[in-house]
Amino acid sequence: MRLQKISKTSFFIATTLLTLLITACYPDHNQSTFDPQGPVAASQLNLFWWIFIGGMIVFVLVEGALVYAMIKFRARSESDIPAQTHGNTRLEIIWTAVPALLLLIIMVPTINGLFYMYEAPKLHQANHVLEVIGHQWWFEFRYPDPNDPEKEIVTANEVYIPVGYPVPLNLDSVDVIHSFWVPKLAGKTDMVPGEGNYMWFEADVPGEYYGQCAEYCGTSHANMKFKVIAVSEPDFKSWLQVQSNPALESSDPLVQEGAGVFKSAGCTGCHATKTVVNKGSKGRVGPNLAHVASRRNLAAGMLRNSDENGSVNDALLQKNLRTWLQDPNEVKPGNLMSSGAQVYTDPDKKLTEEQISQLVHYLSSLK
Ligand code: HEC
Ligand SMILES: [Cu+2]
Repeated sequence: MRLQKISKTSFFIATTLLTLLITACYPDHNQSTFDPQGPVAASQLNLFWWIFIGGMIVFVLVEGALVYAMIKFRARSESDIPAQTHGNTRLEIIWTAVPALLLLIIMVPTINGLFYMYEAPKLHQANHVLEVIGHQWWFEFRYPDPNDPEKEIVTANEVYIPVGYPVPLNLDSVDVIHSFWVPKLAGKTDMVPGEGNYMWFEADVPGEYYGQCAEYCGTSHANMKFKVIAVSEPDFKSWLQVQSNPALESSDPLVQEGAGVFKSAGCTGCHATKTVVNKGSKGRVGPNLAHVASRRNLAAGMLRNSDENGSVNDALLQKNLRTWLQDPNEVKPGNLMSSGAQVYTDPDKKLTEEQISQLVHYLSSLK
């Protein structure tokens, strides 16, 4: 009676957990690997299915044999001693050889997939190598400057790619190991400081793809997100052109005052507002803010500035900038702005409400 009760409860718990587990993989999710939108992710999902289905077949056969043996060779009464077997060379050879053979078979598509990840079939067509640099807890992106091969264009937390083109990526990090992951475009690749790593991806359809750091890197690891936006090639080119220019200067006095506060409050120590830098030069401590007002998110994916259709909503952006400047730590625990900027560490230098308003005006003019 009691035993029955326990097994009912555990059955209930097990099925609930299983349901949760299965729905977690639902393709509709923004970060589902079951909804590949590019050839790299598709090839990796394909490999997953082969291994998963193969594994299921092995599982059913082994469990079937186990259940069969348990029933067939059970003790039938108190006094019955079932047949005792000690070793069976033929069986042991079989169950060593078969898994070895299966592993050998799986090795073929796996190694193929690995080479595919490194060697894009059309890679020579790609004219933009994207540099990605991990920072605690945000992503820096750099494209070669189309106007000057010695220069690079810097942006952060949001990057555009041309749809239908392979995009080669060089990965690096300035602090600890991060991992670059856009689930719908390609599997994770580690970003190891000073080591340099390489991958590529391609988006088949235009859209907004969610990315996330996939290697634990400290307090705000879970808050280290980014977006890849795939657009047509002409749109990509015009985006890059906009990125290469500084934001338009505004004559609005509040904006001008904000620009003044931006300098006097020490923001320029960590944030650049020009995007063109020498190739390979060291980046700043904080994200480039030249076009921060054109980004769909603030603080590496923590606050959403855009409407459903992806266009930035000015009211939302201003509210988010204010929230961020009032207390970045509230938005993103452990972030290096709260611990490094004097306006947060030194109570005497704390930003006044007026200064925050001026900064918000200035930053939201950086389109
Ligand atoms: C000690 C260096 C440092 C200083 C000084 C600093 N910041 Fe930051 N800031 C950062 C870092 C690091 C981040 C990224 C935080 C994260 O996402 O983890 C950041 C993020 C931001 C963001 C969000 C950027 C984005 O791409 O979403 C804004 C806006 C910003 N800072 C504005 C300012 C302003 C205005 C000041 C001056 C009052 C300032 N910062 C001073 C380091 C600094
Ligand atoms: Cu991380």
